[in-house]
Amino acid sequence: GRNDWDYTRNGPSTWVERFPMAAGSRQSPVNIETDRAESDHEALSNKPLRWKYPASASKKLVNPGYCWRIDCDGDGTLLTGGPLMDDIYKLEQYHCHWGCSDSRGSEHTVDGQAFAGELHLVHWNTTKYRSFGEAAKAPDGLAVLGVFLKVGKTHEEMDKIARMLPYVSHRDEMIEIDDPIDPSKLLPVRGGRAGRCINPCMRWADRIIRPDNKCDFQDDNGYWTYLGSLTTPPCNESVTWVLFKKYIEVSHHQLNIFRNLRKFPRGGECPCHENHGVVINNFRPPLPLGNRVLRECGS
Ligand code: 1SD
Ligand code: ZN
Repeated sequence: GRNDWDYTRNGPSTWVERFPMAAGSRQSPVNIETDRAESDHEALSNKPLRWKYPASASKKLVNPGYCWRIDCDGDGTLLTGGPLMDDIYKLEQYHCHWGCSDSRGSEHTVDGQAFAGELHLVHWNTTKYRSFGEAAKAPDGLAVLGVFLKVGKTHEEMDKIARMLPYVSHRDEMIEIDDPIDPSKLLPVRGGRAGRCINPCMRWADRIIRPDNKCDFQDDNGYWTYLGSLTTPPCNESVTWVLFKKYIEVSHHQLNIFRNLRKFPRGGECPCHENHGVVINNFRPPLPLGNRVLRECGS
């Protein structure tokens, strides 16, 4: 049911009571210790990670009461290569996690540092499974692309979403998308591929980042990858996570628009004791990586 879990009273530390999978050893998110990442460029960069998302894939914008989400028509979309090898995954939906302030909000952290938000593009393996639901139960069923959000300049494509959010301000509201939103424009890497290692010796921990978020070497398109779970109940351990090393910028104002979404339906009762029922801090804190392998590809 609806109120089985949330990020306040029935928050992440209580999920395990109703969702036993949340206590598993392959949970997400995790803290990415950049020093611990294994540079696996042979295996990963032989087949670069590749994607294709027509702008027409974004169908409707939904407020499920705990984030905003864009539901997609996966036909014509594609994610393959890298850790996914030859399997073809299709885009199901994308959604976002954010904080109450700009200093927190991401689910994954990098060397202990949180970002202001994290965008997730959720895909399912159409080579092996017949539906999203079936794939969500399989260890290699889902692939989520994660993009860190940092506060800076206005993001044009994200602004199309921000401008529509007032129409879905309350839980269960939904609108059809007319002005196409191109998911590939929300990614920090352009050209539809990532992880080609031109300088495979360069580790992220040793990188030189200029103030404009561009690296001083060419292959500024790397990612980290590991095997994990959905970060929301039922926390199925079915996700191959791919996190871009490069972040995107969104403005403080854009994040404030996210922070204005409501957890309760229009006309419903506002839980005024909980920040007036706005959707904030909708992130699960990091869980132990344990003996899982964190791999990296690209700079
Ligand atoms: O948080 C989302 C959740 O909203 C739902 O979309 C689920 C997929 O069914 O995925 C999780 S997450 O792991 O991508 N955060
Ligand atoms: Zn998510």
